Amino acid sequence: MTDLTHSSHWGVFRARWDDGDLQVRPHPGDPDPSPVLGNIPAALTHPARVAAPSVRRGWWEDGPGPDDRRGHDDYLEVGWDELLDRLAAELTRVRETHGDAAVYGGSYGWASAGRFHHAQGQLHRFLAVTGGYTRSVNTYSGGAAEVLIPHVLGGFDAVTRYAVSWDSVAAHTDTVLAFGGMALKNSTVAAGGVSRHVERGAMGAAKARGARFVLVSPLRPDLPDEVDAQWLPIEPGTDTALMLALMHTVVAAGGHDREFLRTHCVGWPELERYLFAGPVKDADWAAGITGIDAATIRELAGRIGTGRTLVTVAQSLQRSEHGEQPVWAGAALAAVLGQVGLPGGGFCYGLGSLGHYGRVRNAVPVPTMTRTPNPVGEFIPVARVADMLLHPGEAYEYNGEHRVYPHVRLAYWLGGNPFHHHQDLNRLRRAVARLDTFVVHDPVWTATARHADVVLPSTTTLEREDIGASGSDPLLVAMKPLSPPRGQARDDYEILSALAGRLGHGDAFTHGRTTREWLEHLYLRTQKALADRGHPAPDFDEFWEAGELELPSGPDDGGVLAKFRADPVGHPLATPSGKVEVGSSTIAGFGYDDCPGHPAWLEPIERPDARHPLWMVANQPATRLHSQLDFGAHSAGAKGAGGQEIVRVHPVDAAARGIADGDVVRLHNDRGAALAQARVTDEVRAGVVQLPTGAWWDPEPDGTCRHGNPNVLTRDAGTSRLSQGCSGQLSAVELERCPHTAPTVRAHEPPPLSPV
Ligand code: PGD
Repeated sequence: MTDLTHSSHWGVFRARWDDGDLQVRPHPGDPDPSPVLGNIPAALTHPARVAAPSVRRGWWEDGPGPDDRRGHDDYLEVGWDELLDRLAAELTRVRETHGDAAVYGGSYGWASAGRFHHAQGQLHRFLAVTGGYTRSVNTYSGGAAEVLIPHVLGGFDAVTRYAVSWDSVAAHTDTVLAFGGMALKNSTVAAGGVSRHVERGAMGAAKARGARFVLVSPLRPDLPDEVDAQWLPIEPGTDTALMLALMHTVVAAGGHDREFLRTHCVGWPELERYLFAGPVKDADWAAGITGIDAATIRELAGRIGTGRTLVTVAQSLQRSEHGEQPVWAGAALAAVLGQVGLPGGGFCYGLGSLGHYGRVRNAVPVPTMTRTPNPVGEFIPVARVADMLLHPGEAYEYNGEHRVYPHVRLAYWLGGNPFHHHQDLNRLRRAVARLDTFVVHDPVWTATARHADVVLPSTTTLEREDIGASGSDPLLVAMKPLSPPRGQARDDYEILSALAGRLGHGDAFTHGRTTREWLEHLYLRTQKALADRGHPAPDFDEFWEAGELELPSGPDDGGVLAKFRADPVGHPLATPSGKVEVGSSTIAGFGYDDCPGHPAWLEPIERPDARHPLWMVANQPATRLHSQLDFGAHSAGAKGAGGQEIVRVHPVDAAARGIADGDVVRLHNDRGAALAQARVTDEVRAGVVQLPTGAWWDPEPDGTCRHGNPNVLTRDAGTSRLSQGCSGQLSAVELERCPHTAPTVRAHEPPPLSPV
């Protein structure tokens, strides 16, 4: 029995077969491995695996076209060749009849670790070489911040991922003011893989040195117990008001860094005027909005003005209506304190939200595929996909542009699960019904696969060879197959190669390379960079044999923000002014009332009312990555006795509704309903319920989710006209004990299948 090293987005691991069971153990170098590794063994054998190429009966028998039966139909298992022939013909029909932009390859999703078999990347290359496609821009994770930050702070990765390191927090920070917290369940995950989870250790070291942590969140577990944080259980969605009041209080006491604001920032006069104009944004004003009392706000303002203060803003805060504002206000608060660019101080968006933030870059590039140019220029902001399908030809605003939605007829999706990740899933179902053809490759029968016309079974990483790597993780992993492909599953690369061949673009897609030849080709770049810098540079066979390779790290020097602080003229930020834009004339010029020219408190449209008096926080799950391996042992084991997802409810709200711990409850609003099992706990603020994302949508005929997917309840609207990001984090709901016997959860069963 040999241990093989493998990688996942939630950790590098060692695996071996033991009497027919796949044993998965964390990599020995990982100081704080993720329990989510426990989901992995089920990936190979679970009945949710797609066993054979499958096609929706309605599409196969009646041909392509808009169809309300998507999501209700049964499937036929078809031979690979027959189905690929039909799919190639359909791609050709759509392109010839409606143009290349009628093919949507947004195909958003996390897919799996492994640089070569990255599902979206393979699809985008395939669609690019076969004519082009409408793409998507930005992510569901950070859509609002990704558009805002280049306007106000500069290059996104440089000022977020690589500016404030965990080591600098451990060594220098006196006060960590964490808006939305830094929950370890989030930083356990890093796109591309992570070999060492350092966050708990770094926060613990800071605490042991005497640092104080302040958690601003409606959920207490958003910082680990070890840091013994002061918990400010804020009303959801109101962090911007608290940040403005902190700025106001600091400035009113004369504690702001006037010199830094003058030499390193633009827009301060406008922002200062706003803080002091009626209604004055003082602590009393913010207390009425945030539910944090004014004395606490004033005390906090005094504390952050002394010593080294780090303001962090979690990704989740910007995943809601006006999500740009807490990011911008957090940066402005750090600028008012004059701390931007100091070691362990200033502002960091996303620190603790993902495992690849707060690390230093590797000193050498990792093996990656290069992008193939897309001949079609058309795009949409990623979270506007249902709007695009429902409203082709309609105008919308995005980042200062007046744009029009294209008319997409065929959507092709790999490595993502929009019927998990999108908002208002019943609306998404109506949108997907408009397509002529919906193609999905996935290893498993997700809700998305169950709405597709063509479902092609792809392998998981466990069944193929690849290289695991991330630009800020020092371990390069030779991911060796742990099993032959399940059923008729094939690698996405193999499927797309076969399709490209049918479309006459086989060589352009494959370059004549097998998978192994691609891996050897991709590895060369890293090997050469190692040799050029005088590091040991094993050849591919040596690397493959060894199973892993430690890469050198770059310097931990505070990156662009430290350089900018030291010399704002010589090292300007990549913003229009070269400075921190606490006010932006560019954004002001767009004229958006939902994103004005400086950070501002804007009342949300979605908020609790008499009919839906509770805030539902739909955040990232602790037991899986998004919806991946939801059927795995760790995820399934944490659900309720009936298999429903757990919803956390405050004792006061539970008592008011006669709900006891363990009851199955029904969450509902005008968009839909979901069943979940109640956990009554004071870890959530009163008036707030927390239902994580990722339980596969399991709809009753009326769309009610039997399983507890919160996205049946969330609002499908952009964060603002600036960035049009996903705003699924917060929704107003009501809660009741389930009025009937809870139906059996069937989310992980395949749909009705028959041979053709
Ligand atoms: P995953 O569950 O990771 O979710 O949404 P995303 O779509 O990324 O989906 C990945 C899919 O890829 C799975 O179905 C998996 O089986 C499949 N897959 C894995 N490997 C392969 C492969 O090699 N080939 C193929 N073909 N398929 C593969 C995540 C998205 O959800 C994100 S990033 C965020 S941050 C959002 N968060 C929220 C939120 O906070 N609140 C709400 N309400 N909604 C959200 N949605 C977003």
